[in-house]
Amino acid sequence: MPTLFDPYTLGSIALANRVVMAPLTRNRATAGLVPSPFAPDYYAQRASAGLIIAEATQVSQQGQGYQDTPGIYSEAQVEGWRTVTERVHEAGGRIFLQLWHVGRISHVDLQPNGGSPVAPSAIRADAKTFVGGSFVDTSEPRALELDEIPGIVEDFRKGAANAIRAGFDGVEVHGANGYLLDQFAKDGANRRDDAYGGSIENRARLMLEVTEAVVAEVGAARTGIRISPVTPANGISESDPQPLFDHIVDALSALDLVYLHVIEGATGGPRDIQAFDYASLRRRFANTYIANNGYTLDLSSEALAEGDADLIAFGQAFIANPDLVERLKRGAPLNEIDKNTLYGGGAEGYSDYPSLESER
Ligand code: 8OZ
Repeated sequence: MPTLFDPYTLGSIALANRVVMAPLTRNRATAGLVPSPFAPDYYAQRASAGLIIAEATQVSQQGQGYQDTPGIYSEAQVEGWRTVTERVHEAGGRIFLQLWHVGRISHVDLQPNGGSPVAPSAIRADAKTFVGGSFVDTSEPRALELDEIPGIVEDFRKGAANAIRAGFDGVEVHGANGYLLDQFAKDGANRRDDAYGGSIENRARLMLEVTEAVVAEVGAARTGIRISPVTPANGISESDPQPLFDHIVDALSALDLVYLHVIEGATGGPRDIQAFDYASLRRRFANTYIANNGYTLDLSSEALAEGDADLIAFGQAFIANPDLVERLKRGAPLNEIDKNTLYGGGAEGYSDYPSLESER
């Protein structure tokens, strides 16, 4: 029976173990929304994870929803990310980039020319964002015009191409947590009456078109996706998630994506917030299943042993524990997170958490 510490082959990429570092938003990008000068240290310190999925990274200015999150649409951003991927690879790690468009979870202060954030429909999210150093309500969005949608797909395609140029081993489409692709998929945010609204097939269309474009650009062996069927994150809701996500996952499997990364339950919250048959997704998806949300060592071992998942993604624990893999292996105590340094700032609370070795 496989354990967390056994190697794994993801498509054609050899992973040292089955521990994945989940994408974590840290709001430390510098001028031009280039990764922070401390980002190479931070990621390289965590390179003992089997796979790192780097933080959500917007594919366009329109796709940004919080201050100081990095992008992957300018040359300076590509160069900045290259310093990260080089350091991670030198340390023996593997790293994907998460490609992000926030849709309505944004604020006019971040949008091109102070415009409205874009969404499937003009329905404001009951959610906050972080802008100008404080938490504020998200702005009233406008519905995307049908003829703007190819541009969104193109931004993801370019983001994927840029990520590979920056040295990433692959990319993860952010289809989760109430951001643009999840907004289109779910009926709480999508009231469109065109080819992108109404039926399950129509609501799933943008997520699938984006994923297909990314696959066409970088190959299915380097493309994963993250979904969150029942999360209430960012004010998102769906009246009937099971058939919607069964359909989405059937289509993703047909694209031969290398992995399906599923947030089970409420993002960063209870796993059992709503009944949902994750095993149905597992069965429908032919390739690697990454399970996420609230996994302890025991729960992980059980999921791997039962064959419910191939890899387990840990989020919060990686913030304060750069050597999480070693700590889990030894049953060593975990460092606590300092909540005051989660978002924004410099090296403090970011690249200065101790490993077992540096503590000695
Ligand atoms: C925390 C703060 C801001 C954004 C997500 C990208 O939930 C995020 C995010 C998390 O997917």
